[in-house]
Amino acid sequence: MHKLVLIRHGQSEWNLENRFTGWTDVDLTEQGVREALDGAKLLKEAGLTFDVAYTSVLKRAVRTLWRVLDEMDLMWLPVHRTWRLNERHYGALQGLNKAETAKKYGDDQVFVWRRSFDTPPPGLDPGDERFPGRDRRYADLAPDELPRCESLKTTIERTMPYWFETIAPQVQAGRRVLIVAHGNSLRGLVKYLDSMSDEAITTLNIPTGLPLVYELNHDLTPVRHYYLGDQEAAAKAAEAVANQAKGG
Ligand code: DG2
Repeated sequence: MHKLVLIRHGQSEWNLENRFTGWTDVDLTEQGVREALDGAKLLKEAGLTFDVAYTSVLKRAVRTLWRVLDEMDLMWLPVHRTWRLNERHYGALQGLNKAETAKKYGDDQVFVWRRSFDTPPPGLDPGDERFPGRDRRYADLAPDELPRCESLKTTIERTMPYWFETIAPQVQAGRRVLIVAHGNSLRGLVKYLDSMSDEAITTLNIPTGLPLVYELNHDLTPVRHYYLGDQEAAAKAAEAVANQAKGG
């Protein structure tokens, strides 16, 4: 049996301010750093360790991984960064406050933008300075890989090739893999691993900083999955994520 660990980065500055983040490269808050350290302690207590780690090219995920590896005395571990594990691109919503956006457009519309499977948020205008084509870290992407916005469906379409070609073979070869990524890039992977329907995934929310352990058969079908630590706290934290975009 294989074990795979997924962690959504610790609280970011824009998680704290309740703003749509997407590909905006904001850092962790002090609480986010603490969450990463607490996550690492839970991993150690569970007797888990790793052979290789994967993350995005966004600093909230990279720094969470650094803190976890430091706390676990694994700073030497091979680490691979890829834009394919980036958060879903939130298009023209990036920077807006989630609750204020819900007040303006209604809870239902914002739920569709946040959680529907295939409806994307409004896209960036072509000349928008937030367009990833203006950021040199994405210089190697083909023009049709540079998003103006992404739905969960299109996020999955760029994340899963990396899973199949790079990460899954490592897990199958017996390597203990840690992935530190984002709420929606991880929701896409979880949807695939658990064969969740397009409908079922709309209610799944992943809290920050909590290690999510998947036990997988040799063919990588899941046996079970669970958050480390206090299960009630994990459920409450997931519920809080769901409620971030209520207009009130
Ligand atoms: C959040 C997820 O991404 O937001 O882009 O705002 O995981 O990088 O903090 P993360 C964002 P929701 O889809 O939960 O609103």
